[in-house]
Amino acid sequence: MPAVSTPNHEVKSGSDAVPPASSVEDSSTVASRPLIRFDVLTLFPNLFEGFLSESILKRALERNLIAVHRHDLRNWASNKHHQVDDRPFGGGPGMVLMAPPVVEAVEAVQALTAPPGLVLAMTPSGRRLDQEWVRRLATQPRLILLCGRYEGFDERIIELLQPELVSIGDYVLSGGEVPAMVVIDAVSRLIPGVLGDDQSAVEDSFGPEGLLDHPHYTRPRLYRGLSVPEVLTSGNHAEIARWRREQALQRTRQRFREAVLPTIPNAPYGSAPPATE
Ligand code: 4GY
Repeated sequence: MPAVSTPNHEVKSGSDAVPPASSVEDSSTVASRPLIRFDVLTLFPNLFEGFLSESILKRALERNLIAVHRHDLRNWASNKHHQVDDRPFGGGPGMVLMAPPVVEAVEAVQALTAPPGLVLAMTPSGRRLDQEWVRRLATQPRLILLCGRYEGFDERIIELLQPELVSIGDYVLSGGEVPAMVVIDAVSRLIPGVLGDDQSAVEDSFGPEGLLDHPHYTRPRLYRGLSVPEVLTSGNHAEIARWRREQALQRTRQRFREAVLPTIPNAPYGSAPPATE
């Protein structure tokens, strides 16, 4: 097997894998070229199957607004056992993702097409993803998402590729695939045309003002003794806008208060917070 292989056994999704948009459908949002391309490097490309074949992302792929290309890291394994992990130097439990297959996979995938794209590695030791970072990622033409498994990446992967280290939160998952889906989902819905017209305003949560979303209600008006706030059925749109903004502010203040409360060491999760005042 060549040192820098460019296997073409890529797992495709998007325009190449999906039938063209039906002629009865509104074709106005079918782009000739995707606005962003994601390349996912993973040992489990099939994990993305269901995720990409339903709802918003399915539609965005069909309409060529985004493209997602999956690459099986095992295709760059060099030895006969197709091994991509090995035991840690220095001892300890578990296995480490080897540098050669990962570095060569990223280089080969970047060389498939221009531009090379921004490389992101999904790891809990990364910087926490937030909506502001998502907005910046959505301005990129191409993102290379590196999904680790086992105990972690050989550090030379990080040194050589200098990826941005992205964490979706302070907990440990079995692999970077779910975090990569989080990035694809959060970024894609900011690409123009991806959300339907009736959804295009759904950026108010964490919007420019950084406020949380207001509460939402739909039918029935009364459910198990709980009724819809009267203002929402008043038809007074100025009044409704004022109420929603006030609710958003209240929620944001409440969340902020909770965030700055001191953590009680060893307190069971969900136990009462320390009294205020
Ligand atoms: N949390 N945020 C996360 C994660 C799994 C060992 C490297 C997270 O982003 N990624 O828990 N990832 C680990 C598993 C290899 C990725």
